[in-house]
Amino acid sequence: MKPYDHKKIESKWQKYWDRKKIYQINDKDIKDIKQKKFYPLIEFPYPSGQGLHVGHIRSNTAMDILARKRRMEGYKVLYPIGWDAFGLPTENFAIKNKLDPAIVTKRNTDTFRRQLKSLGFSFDWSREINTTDPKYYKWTQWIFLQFFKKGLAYKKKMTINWCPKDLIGLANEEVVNGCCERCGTEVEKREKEQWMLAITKYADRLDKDLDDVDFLPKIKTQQRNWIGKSEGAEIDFQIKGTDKKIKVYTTRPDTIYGVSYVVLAPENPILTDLMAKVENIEDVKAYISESRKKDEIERLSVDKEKTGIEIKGIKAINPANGEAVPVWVADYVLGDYGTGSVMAVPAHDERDYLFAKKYNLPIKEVIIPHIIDKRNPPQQGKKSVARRNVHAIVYNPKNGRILALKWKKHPWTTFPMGGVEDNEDVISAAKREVYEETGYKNLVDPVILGGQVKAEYFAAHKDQNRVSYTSAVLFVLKNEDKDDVSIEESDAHDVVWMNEKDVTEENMTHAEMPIWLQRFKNKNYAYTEHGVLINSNEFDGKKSNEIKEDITKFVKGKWVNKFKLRDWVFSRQRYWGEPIPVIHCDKCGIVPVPEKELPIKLPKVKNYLPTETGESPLSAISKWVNTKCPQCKGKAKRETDTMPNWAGSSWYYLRYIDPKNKKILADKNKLAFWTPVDWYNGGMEHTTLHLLYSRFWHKFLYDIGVVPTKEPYQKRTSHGLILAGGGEKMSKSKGNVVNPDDIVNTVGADTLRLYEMFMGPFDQAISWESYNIAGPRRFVERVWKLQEKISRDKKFIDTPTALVTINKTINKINEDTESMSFNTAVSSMMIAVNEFEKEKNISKKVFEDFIKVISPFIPHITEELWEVLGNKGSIHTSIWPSVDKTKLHSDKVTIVIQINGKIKTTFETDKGSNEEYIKNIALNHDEIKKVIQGVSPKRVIVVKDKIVNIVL
Ligand code: ANZ
Ligand code: ZN
Repeated sequence: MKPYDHKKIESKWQKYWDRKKIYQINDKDIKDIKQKKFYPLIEFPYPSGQGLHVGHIRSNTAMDILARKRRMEGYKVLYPIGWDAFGLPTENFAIKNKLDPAIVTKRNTDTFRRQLKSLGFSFDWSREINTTDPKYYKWTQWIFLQFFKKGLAYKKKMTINWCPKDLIGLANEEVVNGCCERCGTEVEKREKEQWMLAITKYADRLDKDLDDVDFLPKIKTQQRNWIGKSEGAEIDFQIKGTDKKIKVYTTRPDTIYGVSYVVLAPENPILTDLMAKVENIEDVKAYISESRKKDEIERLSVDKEKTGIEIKGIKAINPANGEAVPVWVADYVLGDYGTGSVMAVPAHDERDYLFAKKYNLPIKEVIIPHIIDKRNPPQQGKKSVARRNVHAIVYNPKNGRILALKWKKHPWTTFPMGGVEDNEDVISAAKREVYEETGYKNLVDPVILGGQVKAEYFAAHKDQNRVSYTSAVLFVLKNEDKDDVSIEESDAHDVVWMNEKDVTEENMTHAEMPIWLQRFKNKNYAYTEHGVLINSNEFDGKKSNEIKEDITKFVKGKWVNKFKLRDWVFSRQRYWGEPIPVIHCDKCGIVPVPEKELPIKLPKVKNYLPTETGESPLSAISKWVNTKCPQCKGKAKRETDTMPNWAGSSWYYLRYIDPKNKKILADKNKLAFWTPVDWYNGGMEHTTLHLLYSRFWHKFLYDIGVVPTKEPYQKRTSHGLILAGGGEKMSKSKGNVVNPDDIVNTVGADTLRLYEMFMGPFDQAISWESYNIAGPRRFVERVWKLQEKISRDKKFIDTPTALVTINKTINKINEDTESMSFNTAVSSMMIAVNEFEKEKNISKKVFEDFIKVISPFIPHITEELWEVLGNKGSIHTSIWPSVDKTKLHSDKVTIVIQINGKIKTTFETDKGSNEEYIKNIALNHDEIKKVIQGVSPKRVIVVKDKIVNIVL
């Protein structure tokens, strides 16, 4: 056995694979469209100046394992690689070092390519693509033109997020906590004409079609939340004395009888129409311009104090009851969501509640919770009586206790309570009950604990069923002065003071207790859940969640869907991106570049600096900018905005299928064979950006007949990040970046790959710990050594243990790679090596099966061993071993050891163990050795699965 030399072995086989092109897919080989295929995909890297990150290796190895396994299972496998190479870091580096970004990109991709090759990934390098290659971005531009022709790419004046450091406009998704996602600088607002892509036109399909794909649940949830589908009603509120209407969007039309005012967003265009009637124009205008300065998060936050102004001189008519309500402008309503106006229901919406409290607007309750008391349920056949009730919760600040009644004839503990008389408000009713039942008379600071609660229970003391509508009022006891109570009251209950912690659902008899406690704890008094309607005319008593569509019909509203998703800001005022292929002509307007003139290449420039004015550096190159209008042939100018770096990555997986096609972005038949991508692994951070964008592009390409499937990716999974030791993010500035080149050099690519798969659960973030690499390295060496165990005897039969081990290992690796539990797959390999090391010999077949199933993880050493065993061709094109299901478990038998026919001892072993193996164990058994003391036996007789008799 030669010593294990990772350097020699790894470079030898990398060269061999390249030369033999074993991972290359030949289109000519695909004759049958129904042939089994597998298209695994990793997110193609951005070739940054820092080189390959150990994080890339984690996800690349995972998909490499799947790709290799599928090849051996007989699939045609396309595992491609390329470069997502437009983008700011390269541009900024180029500016700083006065270099052409194309040259910087070339340099970086050369490094990445070398590094990826050194890890032995089974990419089909013949299909390498680069988004900055004009032959590639020709098709990115072509897709843009199709969007433009269908009206889905349009220009719009936008308030954009502007990073004053990077001098670039940012999409909402690129702003994190008000700062630029890339450089952390605080983002400003700027008005700018921008190219937009109408992703909102696809919102419904992007949401719905998630049902048909196999994405991790957390990925679907994040996309769904981001798309933000909402179902509700559009309802018109007529403006009194005019024929104008305010259209509101509400998810809760069931609360319409509780509307106390209507709110317009400051951006709502109807304001201009109304101005003539407004009495306080100046104040309203001042408010509007002030609110423009705030951002969305600030405006929508429940915690931020709400502001607004009433529009004096106009009223809106509630279509449900004809009531005229005031109209306000407030910036907690957004201009670009729903209809930009809201019917405000303070009793049932948190923000409306805070607003109404602040500005003293009425709060009218129309939905209340409905409880059937489980402890005292209504009884059949008893009379049912409806009552308006109040519970008084009296707090004594002197000792922190709460006033309660212990009932004498019933096992009840309650607050002072009773009915609310007509003409009585709940606070006076509560005070009166406390006085009558306990004699305490000095109660202050009343707070009504939210709205009423409807409860049904059996009132044993009156022998009747009750339907009660109860409010609770909190009081503070000012002092303990009290009067005597009546005989009836003192006969009925004892007055007690309870510790606050004992005032629980269990101890108190009221069915309403859970609701009181929850409201008390949260201090929010708007009831935002569903329940039954009150104060709603003919809808009283109906369940709120069942009546929404009926009420909508009743007020002639329309049931609609709304989405949180916004159109995608698709232009950047920078150099290093795809030029947007349109021409501006004074006469003809925006004219698309004729398709045959594509690509519109980036011109070479002396100065890549972005401009302070926010114009692209391209605008300074007059030779490039000035052109002819394709329509009227008059003087015209090129668009100088470029595309964002999400453009090239929105369709790259299609180009891999046919990377050199000059006529079309990819051939139809090839697309029919390869799409959709079968398994796409990537980062969670791309869920709402790249993953959603590319689904949108794909659906559009489907609609115009370019691709044959509705979805680009059948399956999507995600990996956890690799952090630096101690759990910090790896970054150049912290100096904690691990360089994969060093590790490949010292311990080899196989060890590095194995370490990354073994370091922890694949979907979880994990810290890099260099000292942990020793374990995987030792494992690789032990696999190497295992070749010495192979029996030379052609007739050698493996022990049952060895057979169980190999079958169990194949089975476990099958299961664990499919579920991406790579770390436990590696554990099972380690267990197998342990077991094999205990064997005296193993067969060539068992060893081969073993190196086959570990070859996707450690492809170089297994390839070398394959050759050592005398095989022709590559292990990676051999056939994946199948599992013998009958050998997954070993039955145990107890074998008796006799000496000269006398029982000496027993041992356990696998049923069916072969004779040699049994003899061996028996003769080496401690107790037997003691007896025979080195004398070699005359004969050893084995009765299979039963006895070993040693004849001395
Ligand atoms: C009345 C109402 C009563 C509402 C109630 C809620 C509770 P989602 O689920 O997010 O779609 N709304 C509508 N348009 C808005 C806008 N442009 N800016 C801010 N808020 C807006 O929420 C829809 C609800 O948010 C709508 O239902 C509306 O308030 C508010 F008890 O209408 B609701
Ligand atoms: Zn023209």
